[in-house]
Amino acid sequence: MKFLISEIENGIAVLKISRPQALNALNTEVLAELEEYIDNIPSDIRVLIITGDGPKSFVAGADIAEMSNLTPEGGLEFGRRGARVFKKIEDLDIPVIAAINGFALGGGCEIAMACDIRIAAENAKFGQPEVGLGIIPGFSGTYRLAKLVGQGMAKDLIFSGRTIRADEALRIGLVNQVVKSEELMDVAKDLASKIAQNAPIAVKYAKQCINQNYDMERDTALAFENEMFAKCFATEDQKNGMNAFLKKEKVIFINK
Ligand code: CO8
Repeated sequence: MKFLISEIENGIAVLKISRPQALNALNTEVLAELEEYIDNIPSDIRVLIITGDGPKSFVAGADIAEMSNLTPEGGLEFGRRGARVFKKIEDLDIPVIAAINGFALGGGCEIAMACDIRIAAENAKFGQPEVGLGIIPGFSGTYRLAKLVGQGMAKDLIFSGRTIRADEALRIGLVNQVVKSEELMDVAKDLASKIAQNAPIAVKYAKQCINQNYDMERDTALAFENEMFAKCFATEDQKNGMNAFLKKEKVIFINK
C-alpha cells in the first residue's frame, strides 16, 4: 500500500492515511487502497482505528487537483467511489473509531462521519467547504451530517462552508470527545481495547441494530432488535459470558 500504513496489535488495527504532501487528501488511488484494505480486514480484528499521518491533518478532503478537470460523468464516478468506500466502512462488522488529528475537511469530515465513534484532538478542525469550490459534499456528507447534527446545523455548516474547532464539533454532537493532541491515540486505543474485550458477535449485532434504525420506522427497528437479541442466545459467547459472571470468573470471548 502506497498511501496507507497499518499496524495491528492485540486485535486492534490502526490505519493511517498517509499522503503528507497533500495533507492526506483522498485521490482515486487512496480511495482504491482504502477499499482494498476494508475488503480484506482479517477476521480476528475486533476494532479498527482510522487516523491521518502527521500532526496537522486527518484528511484535508477529496483531492482538489484531481477533481478540477472532472466532467459530470467523472464526478459521478468519483463521488460513487468515495460513497461506496465510506459505506463499506460504516457497514463493517467491527466498530470503527476515527482518531481525528487535525484537518477533517470535506471528504475528511465525511470519512470521519462514516466511522462509528469520533475522537478529536484539540487541534482538529472540521468543515464541509465544498460550496466554496463550486461543488457540494459528494461522499455522503449531506446525508450523514444532517443525521448526526440535525438538518439546521448541517445546513449552517454546508451552506457557509465554515470551519469549526473541536470544541464546537463536540457541542453540536459531531464528535464524541475531545482530548489533548498527544493523548489522542492512547485514548482511541483504550476505548478500542475496552470494546475488544466484549463479545464480538454481540458488538456486531448492536452495531447493526443502531445502523439499521437510522432508516427504519420504530416498530420495524424494535422488531429487528428483538430478532438480533434472540440470535445472541445461539452463540457460545453468550453462554460463556453469563456462566463466567455467575461463577465470578473472567471471561474470554471466542467470537462464536
Ligand atoms: N486536495 C489537494 N491538495 C490539497 C488539499 C486537497 N483537499 N488540501 C491540501 N492540499 C495540498 C495543498 O495544495 C498544498 O500543496 P502544495 O504544498 O503542493 O502547495 C499542501 O496540501 C499543503 O496545504 P496548504 O499549503 O494549503 O496548507 P495550509 O496549512 O496553508 O492550509 C488547509 C491547510 C486549510 C487544510 C488548506 O490546505 C485547505 O484549505 N485545503 C483544502 C480543504 C478543502 O477544501 N477540502 C475539501 C475538498 S472538496 C471535498 O472533499 C469534496 C468531497 C466529495 C467529492 C465528491 C466528488 C464528486
